[in-house]
Amino acid sequence: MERTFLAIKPDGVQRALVGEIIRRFETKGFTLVALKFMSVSKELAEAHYGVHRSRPFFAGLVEFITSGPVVAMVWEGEGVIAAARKMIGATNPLTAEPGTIRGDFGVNIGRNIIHGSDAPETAKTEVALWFKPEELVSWEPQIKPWLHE
Ligand code: IDP
Ligand code: MG
Repeated sequence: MERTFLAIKPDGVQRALVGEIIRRFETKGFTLVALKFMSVSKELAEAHYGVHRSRPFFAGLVEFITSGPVVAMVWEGEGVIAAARKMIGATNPLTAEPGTIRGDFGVNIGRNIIHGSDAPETAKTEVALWFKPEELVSWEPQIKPWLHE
């Protein structure tokens, strides 16, 4: 079953959006597999955003993501990687569609509330970077027959 890595960034935590964000994925019908409330080390932040190392915003991004607690999560479900990206919305909250998390709650690209893996390969890498295998919980939601035919 497909899994994705999501993280509520320090701005999402500070703005008291943790419950609202988790609610959206939970009520959509995806399955929570792992969750931790944590501080992010500089090493983890740099590894996570390694692909952006040469971009002008990299230093500020690492500083921001390490500036306060984040909620790191793994969610599971058919098509969850692409669907979560859709629910999160475009990178710039100002142009993100209403109805998406960024579109509903943000105004600035440097404060876009939540991260979501962008493809199956990055999802695998990011889940392994943020979680130990024993932190991932496999379970069968009893609601499943009401979500899938
Ligand atoms: P994504 O989060 O929608 O996948 P990416 O292009 O992968 O967007 O960028 C990673 C993160 O870097 C963004 O979520 C945002 O926090 C930050 N970022 C991207 N572009 C800019 C920018 O132009 N200025 C400031 N921060 C940026
Ligand atoms: Mg990205």
